[in-house]
Amino acid sequence: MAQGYLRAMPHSSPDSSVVFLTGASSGIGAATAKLLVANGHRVFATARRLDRLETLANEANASGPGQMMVRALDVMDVEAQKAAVAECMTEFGRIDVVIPNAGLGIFSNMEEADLEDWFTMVDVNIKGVLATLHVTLPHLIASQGLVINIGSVASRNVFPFSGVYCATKHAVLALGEAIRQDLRTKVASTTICPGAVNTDFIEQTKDSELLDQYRPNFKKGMRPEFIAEQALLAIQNRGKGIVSDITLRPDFL
Ligand code: NJP
Repeated sequence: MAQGYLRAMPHSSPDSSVVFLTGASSGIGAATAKLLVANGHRVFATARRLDRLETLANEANASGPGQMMVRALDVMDVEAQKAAVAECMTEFGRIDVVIPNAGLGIFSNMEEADLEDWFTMVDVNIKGVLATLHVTLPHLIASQGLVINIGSVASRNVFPFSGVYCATKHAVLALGEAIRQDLRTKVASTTICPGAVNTDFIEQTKDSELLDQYRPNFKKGMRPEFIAEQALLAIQNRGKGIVSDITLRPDFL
């Protein structure tokens, strides 16, 4: 259901945006899909785990007033992303907002890091985001749309044992700023930079000592719904102004 001050809109109102979202099967992406549908938006949601997407869509569509469609894909598969965009255009006819949210962090000591883990973070967090942006930009330009990138506090700072993750999130912030500058009159850009959020994110880390050390902080982190609210506000603010980047931190820090 729509929360508090966040106004619900009828499904086909002119204020109903079509949102292309990646990483929608859990955490921030799932919370964002739910909140946007509850506020009348039409969400084309992707991730690899189709069962989770379908459960989410069944729940969201049962309550409305917006609509959610899902498709399983790996963001590293460019052809699959193209097919998803084509399906979104067929079903919804436009794309107003793109949220390339899929991402992961595998924290480790640099000396002991697995090169494949570094490459996976670069592939998903940078190349996956680039693929999503590249396949959706023509439609965003046509709709004078909005990109909402999911950066991090790691977009501006470097934290221990997470250097490569930080490097990927620096790239995400840079890309958002590049869109703001290069496409200034055509596409708006907001980058949301959260600190710790209580999702499954930290569970990708394989080093059990680091996991034990970090897990409690993430458990005390922000609710993913708080991040979702910032995405909804960015959409609702169209016509008033753009928050080009925003940092969100847990109360406890
Ligand atoms: O994490 P999690 P979050 N292809 O693990 C998907 C950033 N962030 O919600 O494919 C396609 O619950 C995965 O789906 P699936 C973070 O960097 C977080 O916290 O089914 N999708 C799932 O839906 C990331 O950019 C924190 O496994 C892929 C989603 O990504 C974003 O927030 C702090 C995929 C991950 O959901 C969402 O992460 C911060 C692939 N190859 C930034 N690989 C935080 N939680 O503290 C993964 O500063 N996904």
